[in-house]
Amino acid sequence: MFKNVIVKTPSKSYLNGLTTSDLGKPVYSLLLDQHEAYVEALKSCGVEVTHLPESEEFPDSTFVEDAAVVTPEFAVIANPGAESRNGEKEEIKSVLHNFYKKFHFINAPGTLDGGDVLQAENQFYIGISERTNWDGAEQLKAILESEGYEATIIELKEFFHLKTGIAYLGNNTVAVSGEFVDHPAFDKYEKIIVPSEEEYSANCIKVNDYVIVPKGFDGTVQKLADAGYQTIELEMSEFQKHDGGLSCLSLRF
Ligand code: CIR
Repeated sequence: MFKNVIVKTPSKSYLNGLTTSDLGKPVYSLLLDQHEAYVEALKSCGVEVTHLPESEEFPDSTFVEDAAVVTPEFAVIANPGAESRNGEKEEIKSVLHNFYKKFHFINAPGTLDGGDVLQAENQFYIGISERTNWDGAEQLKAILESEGYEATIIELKEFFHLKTGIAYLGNNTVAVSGEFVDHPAFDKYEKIIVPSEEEYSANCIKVNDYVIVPKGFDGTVQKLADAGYQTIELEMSEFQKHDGGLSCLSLRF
């Protein structure tokens, strides 16, 4: 069960943030509405929300997940791979001091984005991406193993971040899409297969008794319902325009 989440209001500078998509310019008022609905959905899952104010100097900082990796016992302060985002880790570190005594750090030349890290019980998966390099991934693997966890490094072929294409849903089950559907690393799990036309919804989050899913992906919602999950659907269009998904918008622990 998660007790806490950290979220951060998107700033106006978000409109000038990083993106690889061609879905158009985000609309700030819609972005704020969607973020507010996200926070309300988390509250309805029974978690305590720590809500950070916006930072104009960090356009992408609403995607708090990338600045840290959190576990029940300790926090790892990441070293985000995009230069314009690297400084986001300072605020996240100071906020996490309210919750954790034990910290580890990813250090240069290692880079790591939290979006490249998936926890499935005692097992972590770490993606090598445009943002996370081998050095960063190996540092995290060593940290996790020193703490009694297992960690597997996976080289991404197409996905932006590891969690762009996979979510752990408890009960030995993952939602998977694209290059992960047949990836041998995930063979041991029950799979909810998200077809390519619904790929964006593979980035869903299980928060206590609910799976939060982006709105507009009826096939995924149906498969989750068939597998016995209760779902909450949220409009995510303005975050999708900047490569962001549901997991990116919070740290959950
Ligand atoms: C970025 O390029 O860093 C942001 N526009 C999107 C980050 C999404 N984060 C995530 O998938 N964990």
